[in-house]
Amino acid sequence: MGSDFYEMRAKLENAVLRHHDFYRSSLPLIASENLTSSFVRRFYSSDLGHRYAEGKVGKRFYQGCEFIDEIEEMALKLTKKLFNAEHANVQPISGVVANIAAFFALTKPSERVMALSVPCGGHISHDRISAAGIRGLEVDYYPFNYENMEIDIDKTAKIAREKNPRVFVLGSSLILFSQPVKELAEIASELDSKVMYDASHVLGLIAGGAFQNPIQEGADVVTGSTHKTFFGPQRAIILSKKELADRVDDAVFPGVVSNHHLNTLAAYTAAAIEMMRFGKDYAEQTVKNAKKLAESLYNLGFNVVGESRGFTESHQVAVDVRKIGGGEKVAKSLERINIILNKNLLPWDDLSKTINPSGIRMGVQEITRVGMKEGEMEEIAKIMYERLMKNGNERVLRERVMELKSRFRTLKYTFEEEEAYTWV
Ligand code: DSN
Repeated sequence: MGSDFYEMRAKLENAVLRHHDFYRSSLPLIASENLTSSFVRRFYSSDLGHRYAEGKVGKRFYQGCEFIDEIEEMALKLTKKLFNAEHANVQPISGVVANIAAFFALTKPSERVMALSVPCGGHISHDRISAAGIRGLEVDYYPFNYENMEIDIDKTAKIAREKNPRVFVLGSSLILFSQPVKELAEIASELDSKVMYDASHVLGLIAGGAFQNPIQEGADVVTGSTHKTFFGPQRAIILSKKELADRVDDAVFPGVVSNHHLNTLAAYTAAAIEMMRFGKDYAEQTVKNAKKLAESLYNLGFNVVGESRGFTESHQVAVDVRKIGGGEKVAKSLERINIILNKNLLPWDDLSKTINPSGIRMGVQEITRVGMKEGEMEEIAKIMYERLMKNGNERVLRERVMELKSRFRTLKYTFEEEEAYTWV
């Protein structure tokens, strides 16, 4: 029995080590992930992860929170400054939790909201299957122009006047371009409803000034997870106009969060400091890299989505791969040569296509964090071309990926350059 425990320990450690080895020698292109610096990671394992701090700064329900208050106060100040926001709440423990809280703050059960459908890029939590459903909301989808990958505002205005949505949800999981915040804010003001923008994917690009700032464009509430293009741990924030501050705060606590995981709060605060210092350079390079990857793939004959608008303005690239077997086959084929990305529904797919959708989605935020630039984007596009269009040899191409990755082992845009994949 005793030795079984040792075996289990070894098995667990071994699985994590092999995971690290795999990622160290791979090109991770999942658009919702990123790496954290040791400055950020250090706080995960601090004593803060053992403690509770329910309530607001200075108004806690437990003793022992003096220094936790100091950390949270700092996080709030940094967040408001980074996004130029009147109010911030830094307690949601994930993006979905932030969205549930926002729906609780802005709506009553059985009211309607408008959102992007999942094939058009909407996140599941904007839909009835998740957060919107938990609040008991009815969801109408924006009419969407596939060619330009944008919401059709005229048709939306017509539907909105008929259905009277209480919230217009913007922001998405597939987000190539800025979205019509100003236009929807005008319709919302006519109907006395609100605009909520889920900035999870582009939070770091906004902080770095390389993507639309929805707060400045008129959104009432902005939610966002802090670990995609932002440098933080898996966690989330909510920004809002001042007049919604109490509604947002009450919806978070006691609404949907009790304790709010204070180790990742400190880690988030560290990430906000990094963003303030390095965010601009990082965000600009991330968008340049995404554009270069999209253009390179297009020049090699791939059907890159969003051609009419220059393919992308974010960290993401989407490719329609129907002609070469569909998203399932392509994603698996690339995984065998250590390129990790996800299959993705595209706007013309219905939900029956979830298993083998039309597309793949890529994000360059992580490979940018390890210092890759435009030249590497061209190289990655060529490897994908060899693999997917020329049926290139698996072993040879995997070695090319590993060689490329071996040149980028350290984390950039941080106070000290450091090994990106160590694990102890
Ligand atoms: N579903 C994740 C994505 O966009 O990858 C976010 O939760």
